Amino acid sequence: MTLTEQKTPLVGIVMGSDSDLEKMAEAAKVLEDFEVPFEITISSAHRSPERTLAWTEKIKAAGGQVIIAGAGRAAHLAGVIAAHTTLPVIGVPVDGGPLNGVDALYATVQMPPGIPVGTMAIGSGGARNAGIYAVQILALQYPELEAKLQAYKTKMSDGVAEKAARLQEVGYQNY
Ligand code: RP5
Repeated sequence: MTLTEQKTPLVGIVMGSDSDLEKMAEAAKVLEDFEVPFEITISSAHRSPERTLAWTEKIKAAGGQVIIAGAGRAAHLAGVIAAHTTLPVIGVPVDGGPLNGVDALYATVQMPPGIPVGTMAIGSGGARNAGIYAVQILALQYPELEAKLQAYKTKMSDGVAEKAARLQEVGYQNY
């Protein structure tokens, strides 16, 4: 099946609270740009543990292949989901709260041996990378994503060259 024929979510994005949405929307934006079907929801490892388990099972049953989980503070969401599924789980430590996401980083990255969570950087940059990483995993199965990933890298590289050229425009010499 090609990606365009795919009518069910390949990626599930979940976050612990609506206060995480501003950051986690970066992951959703990447998936939209790459035209990867995804589902996004809110569920908490602590406040709604049953809902979290039910959603984890539902995403896999619907054909989901990657889960992105973002949470802040004592962020156990990605780890709890990883405990309940064999799907790859990408964790995003969300900043917010008094420790600015360092608490969430440690909680997400320090998983016990046997239950991995692929942990991204703190905050919106990590959420964006989570989206790209999910696309890279899916590109192993959907070759059309490979070309889009190459185009994405080329665009980024061109952007760096443009920034460097602008240094000359404001008077810096390049010998
Ligand atoms: C975490 O606690 C959530 O992921 C969120 O980052 C944080 C605070 O949640 P709210 O009090 O804003 O709902 O579980």
